[in-house]
Amino acid sequence: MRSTLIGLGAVNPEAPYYLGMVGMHGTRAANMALHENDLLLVFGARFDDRVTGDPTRFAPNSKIVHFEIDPAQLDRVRPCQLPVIGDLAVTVPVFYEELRRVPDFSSWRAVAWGRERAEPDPGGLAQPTIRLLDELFSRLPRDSVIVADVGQHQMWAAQRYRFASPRGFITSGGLGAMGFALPAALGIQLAKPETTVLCISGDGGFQMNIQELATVRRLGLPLKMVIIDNKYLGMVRQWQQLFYQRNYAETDLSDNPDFVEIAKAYRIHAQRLNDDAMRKHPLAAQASDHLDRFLSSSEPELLVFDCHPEANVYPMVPAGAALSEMLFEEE
Ligand SMILES: Cc1ncc(C[n+]2csc(CCOP(=O)(O)OP(=O)(O)O)c2C)c(N)n1
Repeated sequence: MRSTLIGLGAVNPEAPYYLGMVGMHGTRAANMALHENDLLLVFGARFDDRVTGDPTRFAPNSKIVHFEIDPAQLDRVRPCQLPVIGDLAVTVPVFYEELRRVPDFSSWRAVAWGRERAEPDPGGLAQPTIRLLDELFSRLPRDSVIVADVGQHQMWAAQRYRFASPRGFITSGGLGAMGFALPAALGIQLAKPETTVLCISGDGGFQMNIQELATVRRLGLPLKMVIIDNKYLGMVRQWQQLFYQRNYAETDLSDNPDFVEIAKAYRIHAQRLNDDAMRKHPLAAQASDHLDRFLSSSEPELLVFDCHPEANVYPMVPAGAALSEMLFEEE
């Protein structure tokens, strides 16, 4: 089992045979299994290019059964051998008995499960940020909603997300509209006042709808906001680094405003956390208290986290490559 970005939460990550997220920043295990399998059951996914990589080399040996409610999605990117049109709530139970009769494939499972599912590499520049996300997620009630904006922080959050909570991970997937997270998160918090809503943005995307801090304050929403501040339009900078000889054109945000001061101007409590705080094992008591207080406050809170400016998201399938051609930190 694997999940797309938008599907996160629909499958319990602790379920047997769950291999993680697929696609451009998916796990090695999920992508390799997709590349090598000979039968693929697709439930309500649309073969987005961030999932398939080069569509002509996507799952090259696989027959596809496509469970889908929207007939327009069928055969759009990759022809399927068997379309099953309808609401999954209806079609899956009908097929369930049939699906249970799939022949024994335990040897294939052993191969698929033998691969790394816990990327990214713990030694990399992104490690403190990943640690922050792990520490925050481990403190959250299981019914929390995590809202991610668009960019590197979105992919790190998706990679570390470990909840079985449908619609528990909300992000702008298809369009990838920066600035989505803050207004979406405040809408969710308004609809679910008792739920912990954690909004994760980059320093670029947060500034696209930063004025919504006024709405957060006006409505007194207990929203928890995190800015992963790498002082770049990080995802674009990553492509510039890896594929355009470090030509960092128009991605430098080193002249960012002081987000803590901005939040204070909106009368929202804010704090900055240095990435050194996330390097210590176990976490220093002070940093741990910070995170506990941040999440348990009944007021809106902003946490600005200093991320290494050149931290990258790995694994990465370069645009136009096949899923098996992932790049890793060491390469
Ligand atoms: C409105 C909009 N403009 C441009 C883009 C293209 N884009 C995708 S990710 C990204 C950089 C995001 O930077 P930041 O918000 O700082 O997040 P980071 O990648 O550093 O985590 C850009 C410019 C987009 N997705 N949406």
